[in-house]
Amino acid sequence: SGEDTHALPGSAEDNLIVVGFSQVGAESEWRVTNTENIKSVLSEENGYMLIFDDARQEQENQIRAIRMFIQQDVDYIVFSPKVETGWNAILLEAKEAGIPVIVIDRYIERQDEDLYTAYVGSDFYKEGELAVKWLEDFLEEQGRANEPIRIVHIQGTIGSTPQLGRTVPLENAVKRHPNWVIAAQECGDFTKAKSYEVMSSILKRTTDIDVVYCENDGEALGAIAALEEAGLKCNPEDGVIVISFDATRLGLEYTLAGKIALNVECNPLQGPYVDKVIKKLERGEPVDRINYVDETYFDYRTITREMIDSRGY
Ligand code: GYE
Repeated sequence: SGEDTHALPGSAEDNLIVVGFSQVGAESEWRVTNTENIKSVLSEENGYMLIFDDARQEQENQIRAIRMFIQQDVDYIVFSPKVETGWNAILLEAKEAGIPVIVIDRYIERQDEDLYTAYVGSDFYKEGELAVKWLEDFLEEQGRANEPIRIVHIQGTIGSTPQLGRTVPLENAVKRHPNWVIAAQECGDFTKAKSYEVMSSILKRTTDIDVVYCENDGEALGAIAALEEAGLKCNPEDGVIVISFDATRLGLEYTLAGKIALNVECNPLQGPYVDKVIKKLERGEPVDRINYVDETYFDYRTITREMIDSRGY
């Protein structure tokens, strides 16, 4: 009829699935890869219109972004909660508006579980348990099972699921092993800079350190820089045993060099899983509530150049 010069009903644009995605920030390599992956999978050519918001590490910004997505009446809300608590009110608003919420990466506290449709991410407790078990086995193999083991623990963002999942198994192990002691425990905020800073100040108090347990690769890199500056060797056999999580490309280079003894993978490629969940919901099919991504780990003794080069990120 020529009356409407705007988007025609039934045009490709109208059929796009509108997704609002609230990301925590850009604190680590892991996070940057995660953002890129979600953006590339939830693309227009794949049938989506993505509204992206970076909360810059502020929960308030995430709540504001989610409220904006509700006002814009998006089809789905995807978000990575900075910490586990404080989401009840905003998720109720989304529920009342009838907008399905897909939680990715980190979890929210159990009492709010019926306020989201599906979760896609990692089993962080399993990651922590794997790391602790590896350390037990390694010390045993080295004949150090009964020697005093002094551990520096650099934690991630306090109250976030990866921090909790990677911290609790270590603290439990320290309770089980009378010869293990936490020599220092500080928050490194999942960043290289903060970890370098806290590790440097710990080293002014003590250099009697057997293990540095970092909760991501950025923290491991910062801690290693501080340790080496203080003249300590990061070498699992006759120096400090550094443990890390994420298995980013750079983290794996450090693992190949033996500076990181164990690197537990945390897979940031969550886009394809989110896409699968949304497409199922679009077809009216049931979805699994909890969707864990595939993960592995890298030991400095068995990692190879080929393993690093053949990875998808
Ligand atoms: O391990 C860390 C990031 O939530 C799994 O956050 C994520 C963690 C990841 O900053 O590098």
